[in-house]
Amino acid sequence: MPNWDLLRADFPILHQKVHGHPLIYFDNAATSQKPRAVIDALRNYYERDNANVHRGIHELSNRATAAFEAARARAAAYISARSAEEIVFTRGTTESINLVAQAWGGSNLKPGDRILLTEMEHHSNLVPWQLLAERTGAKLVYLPVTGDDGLLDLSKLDETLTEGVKLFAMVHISNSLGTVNPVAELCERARRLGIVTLVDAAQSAGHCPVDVQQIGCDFLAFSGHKICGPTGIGVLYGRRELLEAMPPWQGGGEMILSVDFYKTTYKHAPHKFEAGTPDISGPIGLHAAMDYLDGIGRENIFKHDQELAAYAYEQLSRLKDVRLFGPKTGRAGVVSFLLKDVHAHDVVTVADQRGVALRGGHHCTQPLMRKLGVESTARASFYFYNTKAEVDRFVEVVKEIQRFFAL
Ligand code: 7TS
Repeated sequence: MPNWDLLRADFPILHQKVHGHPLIYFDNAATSQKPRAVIDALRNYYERDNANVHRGIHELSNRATAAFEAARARAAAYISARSAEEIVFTRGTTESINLVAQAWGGSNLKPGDRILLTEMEHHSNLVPWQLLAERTGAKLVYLPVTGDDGLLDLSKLDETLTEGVKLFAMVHISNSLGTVNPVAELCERARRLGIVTLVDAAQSAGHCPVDVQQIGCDFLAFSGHKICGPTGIGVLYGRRELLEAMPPWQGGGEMILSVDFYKTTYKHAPHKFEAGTPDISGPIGLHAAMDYLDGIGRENIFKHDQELAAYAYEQLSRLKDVRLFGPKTGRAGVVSFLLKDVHAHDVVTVADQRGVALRGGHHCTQPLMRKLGVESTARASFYFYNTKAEVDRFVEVVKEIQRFFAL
């Protein structure tokens, strides 16, 4: 097992006080902190190699281009894609999903076609499909969630995953519930019916091994900033045949072979999906992040996340008047909860005064919250640099909050 304390020392930001208390950063599902290796990679790039990519033939441009394309190859290896051509750089998960909805969806869906989603999707895996449905006349269908234990109701798969469905988009790990969905099984079921699949790996890509060939998905999306990388960079994996068959979604420089006044020919994927000057430092920072995470081992990270989450869940479940959401066992590093008669925002505000960073709100899963009969939850989300002692302190703070609001 890695030396977690030593790894924690790689994160300069964690060593500070907030409101007079040592920072406990439990908002990792929103964004992760960055290790020095990533910060250094960004600084080195700007101090030594900064230039535009793919167009210069001077030394700096060659170096920037080589680093940019090396990051693409690294991203392919990180998720076991067959080749770097299957990796499109985007701004993040949200943009990756919008790209598929517009470019693939726009040219493959017709009125009456169905798009299957689950009830636990983040807005970024809902709204792009709603926009597409409005545009094409396709219909949305949902695989239900069971209730507070937050599992997908697989008994409803036969009636929802049917032949009229053209695309099945699903979250791998729920940001609100911590549920780990059986994505390989779901993709396999879809594949048997010739249905295209998209996996939202925003919460999984930095937390557990993600292998697109083993999952068997057609598309997979994730964000750099949740996996120790910079903000503003994300990845869309697309199976090569699908990417090649899709039209571009944005036009501009970099994505063309030749432009005439009335007609343009495009580069092959992935370049035809990357119009304009891309984020260059982003992939370079992301490359460092992926090296860093694989140095630790994502199976080790997942084990650590799960242990902390199980421990926090267990400690919270011993308290009176706490409602916990999501699966009782097998959850990823996310624990959502509510204290009776205390608004989630009040929980988060008081916790912040004690140096504990939580998130309170609907977590961009409003339909799921409505289904669970709540407006919001408080959420603690963990990463490998968090400790059991921090969970103990967090549980103490929750008890203080209960006393504060005189429960
Ligand atoms: N999908 C899931 C499952 C997510 O958790 C998020 C962000 C996204 C997609 C969107 O990622 P983005 O990088 O494009 O914004 N989730 C959260 C969260 O739980 N709190 O803040 C952002």
